[in-house]
Amino acid sequence: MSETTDPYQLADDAAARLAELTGVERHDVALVLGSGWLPAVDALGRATAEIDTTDLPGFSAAAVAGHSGKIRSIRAGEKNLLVFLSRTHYYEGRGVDAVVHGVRTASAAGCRAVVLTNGCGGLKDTWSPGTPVLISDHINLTGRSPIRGARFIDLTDLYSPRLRAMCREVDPTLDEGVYVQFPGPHYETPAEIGMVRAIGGHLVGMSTTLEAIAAREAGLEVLGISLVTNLAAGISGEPLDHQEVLDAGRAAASRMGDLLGRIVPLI
Ligand code: 8IG
Repeated sequence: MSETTDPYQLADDAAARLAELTGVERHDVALVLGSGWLPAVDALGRATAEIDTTDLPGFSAAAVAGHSGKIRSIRAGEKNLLVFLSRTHYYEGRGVDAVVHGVRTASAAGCRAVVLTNGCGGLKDTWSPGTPVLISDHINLTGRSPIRGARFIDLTDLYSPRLRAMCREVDPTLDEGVYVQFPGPHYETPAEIGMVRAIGGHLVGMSTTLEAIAAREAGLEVLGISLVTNLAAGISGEPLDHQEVLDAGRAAASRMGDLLGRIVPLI
């Protein structure tokens, strides 16, 4: 396979290799698992293949403890799910193309929808650690776009109202919120969380918005679900801790697994 600097061509190459390695010609729905979501994956169905992301063109090794650099192909009913057990984050410094390569590969592999999950901080004190929240919209504070060239992509209704409504039918207790992506990898200061509140944000994290934009460009329907793993800085008075994030995910795993397991077949 020839080296390419065109990210769309690289995604086509990755999708072709993915089909070879998994033996699955086309995938239907992609999921990207964020911090805390990994324990939920087994509820999705039977794995037909699991590969290392580094076996595909354009992916690099996972950089964060608790993130697994694997891609699983899962047969769920009539659908083939493409599950990224980890993602490349903007703060890794590999560039915006690397951040959205998974979403572009999913599109090239045939996917029509992507479920973007993440672990994040929450601004509402009723969201205890382990609470899933649907993303209704986002504010991208990275100052970057994954789009190349003068393509003016409409982001109205980026987070599919249809899929959100389906989720709330499955689980009427699900709340919604505006997700704000900071570049990271440091967490926010309490003053920055004050700013988030002022600009209309409810969830803070270090992922998702660039991937959602790339997904929209590719024509994918987007469902975003955050797992609130900690209260945002300055809200509880306690310092933020990465271990807390992993623990909250583990504790919420059965609820997340149940949620994904019921939603994904409906997409
Ligand atoms: I998990 O409080 C997780 N990721 N920016 N702030 C930001 N990212 C996060 C947080 C948080 N918790």
